[in-house]
Amino acid sequence: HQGHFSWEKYLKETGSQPAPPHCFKQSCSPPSNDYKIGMKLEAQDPRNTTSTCIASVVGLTGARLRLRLDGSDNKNDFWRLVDSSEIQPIGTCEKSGGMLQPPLGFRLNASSWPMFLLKTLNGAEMAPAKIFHKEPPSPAQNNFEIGMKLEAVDRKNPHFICPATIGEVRGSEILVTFDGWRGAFDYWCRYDSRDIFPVGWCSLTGDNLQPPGTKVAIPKSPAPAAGIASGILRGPKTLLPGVPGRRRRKPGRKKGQLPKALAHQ
Ligand code: MLY
Repeated sequence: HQGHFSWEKYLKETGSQPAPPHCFKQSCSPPSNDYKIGMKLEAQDPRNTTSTCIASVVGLTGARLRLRLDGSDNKNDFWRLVDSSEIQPIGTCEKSGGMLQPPLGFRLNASSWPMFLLKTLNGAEMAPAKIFHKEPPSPAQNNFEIGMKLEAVDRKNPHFICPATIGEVRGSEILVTFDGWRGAFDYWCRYDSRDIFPVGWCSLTGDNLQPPGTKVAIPKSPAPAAGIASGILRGPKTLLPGVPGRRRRKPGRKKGQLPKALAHQ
């Protein structure tokens, strides 16, 4: 479910614009997800990207797969779009003359890898080639602008996709800032990252879009003062420039509750 979050309302309330779909690498019509739990495929080991490993689908959400490398533990699951170039049908590696590798942190002795691989693939349900999708091309250039809204994977909690805002643009990089999280989850990535999506992506794919956080973003530049006297009256502490400190709550406003004017920042 969408947690009752409405982009339409939110864009109006925040007076903001969504990043146009042509800014993103993601295909405008999301690819279908025809995978099933338990299917096996080949995937690049995210912790050792020169290795091609066997992975099992352990979860599905929207156009994404939750993958676990066979022979690895359950603490290193990762998510891939169904049209990722980092996944392919079983047999692809061998066809191109490569060898399947044990994952980083293979839980058995390295010498038992060949037998492990044999047993893993024996009778396995392999994801059929027809359910893989070609990765879309990247846009020719970075078309993002500061302030544009988007949906983005929280890289610290990659099962979450959240409302976000472009915070900065530098060459082919963008700063993805998470609405209502005070910068704690922000990251820089390329404009053609597979972790960012146009507004409306989750509702098209059926993925869950988290609501914005409830923590107020610390403004970059201090709000224009109501008058020099206000600073003096509040005491010398408030005159210190740019120290991100805790703000005092107004009496009557509960802990964790935002002042009305900031509730949607
Ligand atoms: N347990 C974590 C979850 C935070 C998720 C933030 N994302 C959605 C931007 C926490 O509360 O810190």
